[in-house]
Amino acid sequence: MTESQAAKKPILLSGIQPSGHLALGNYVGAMRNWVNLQQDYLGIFIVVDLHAITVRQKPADLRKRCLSFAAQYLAAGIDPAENIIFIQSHVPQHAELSWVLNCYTYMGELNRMTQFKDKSQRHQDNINAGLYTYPALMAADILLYQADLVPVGADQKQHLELTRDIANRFNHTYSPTFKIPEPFIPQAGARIMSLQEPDKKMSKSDSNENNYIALLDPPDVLRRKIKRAVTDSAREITPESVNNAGIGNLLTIYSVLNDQTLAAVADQFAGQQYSVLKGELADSLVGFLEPFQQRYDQIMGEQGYLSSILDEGAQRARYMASRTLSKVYRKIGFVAPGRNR
Ligand code: ATP
Ligand code: LTN
Repeated sequence: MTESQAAKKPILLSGIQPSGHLALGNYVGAMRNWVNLQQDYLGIFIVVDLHAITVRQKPADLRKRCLSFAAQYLAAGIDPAENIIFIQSHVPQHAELSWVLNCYTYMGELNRMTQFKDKSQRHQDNINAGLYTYPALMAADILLYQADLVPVGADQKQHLELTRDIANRFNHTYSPTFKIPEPFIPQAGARIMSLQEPDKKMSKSDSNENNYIALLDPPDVLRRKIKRAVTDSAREITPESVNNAGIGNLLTIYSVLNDQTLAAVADQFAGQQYSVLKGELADSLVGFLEPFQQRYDQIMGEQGYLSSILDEGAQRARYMASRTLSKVYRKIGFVAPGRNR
């Protein structure tokens, strides 16, 4: 795609933190929609490593994971010729705009963020300022590119609303500067639940790996995790099963993978034992993830190719981001560098 063709399309933007193992919840809630929507948009897909260090990461693991996540974006079906894929720390404007936006974000707003509350409970030994101001960095990610649509899971709705509030506040204080982004939260699968604790969301950094399906789990592990997924003590599926945390979650995953409605799936399995659904779900997962993993292995075997995509992505991103950032600096009243030369 030429720059002028790309410039005409609206912008789709999203990111995932390179922490833990990319999981089925991330695919169903976010990546699947990136792939489905990419035709009509210029997609900007970011591996948000600056966000990941709000929780301690081992340097060698973080380095590997950033490349692995980018390869998984491609393996999921993001077309690198038509979209921009890059690593957040390669584009310094994210950190720069986030400082500015921190000064237009109220502590009262940040205090309400449930992700901050959750994560500070999980990491009580490291409740750092970055974890707290994280939404301003996320707002910078989105606003730098004048994004139109941001496909995310339901847990990010609150951060998206804050992004819109910050953008509106800045636009009203100065003059229109930022596009106000719309969230895209899928009807089905916006909140995939943990397999062992189905009252909380599936999370790729869960300390119990039986709680999530990693996109790179081998078939025997996939089958084992599904088999052990927690359900209730009833054994048979009924139309009401969709409202049950554990079995409802499995039905939801099956419906999304097979492009069926939840009601149709509940109908299809009505009267069957839970074990039948688990068996069929495991087959669907293996059928979906095996080709994904083959594409992933191939991409990881071509490191030069992956690096060239990320380098080109970062270069295009820096150009787009620098235009927004200079506008912001000018409106605030910062002196342009080299003004008297
Ligand atoms: P971590 O456990 O490492 O904090 P996470 O699994 O919550 O991570 P994020 O990097 O925070 O993942 O989110 C990446 C994307 O995946 C976001 O759009 C988020 O809304 C979506 N997502 C995360 N978990 C789920 C889930 N269980 N169901 C649906 N979407 C999800
Ligand atoms: N905060 C998100 C990840 C994220 C993101 C973004 C999502 C960072 N920057 C920009 C969409 C757009 C999360 O924790 N899931």
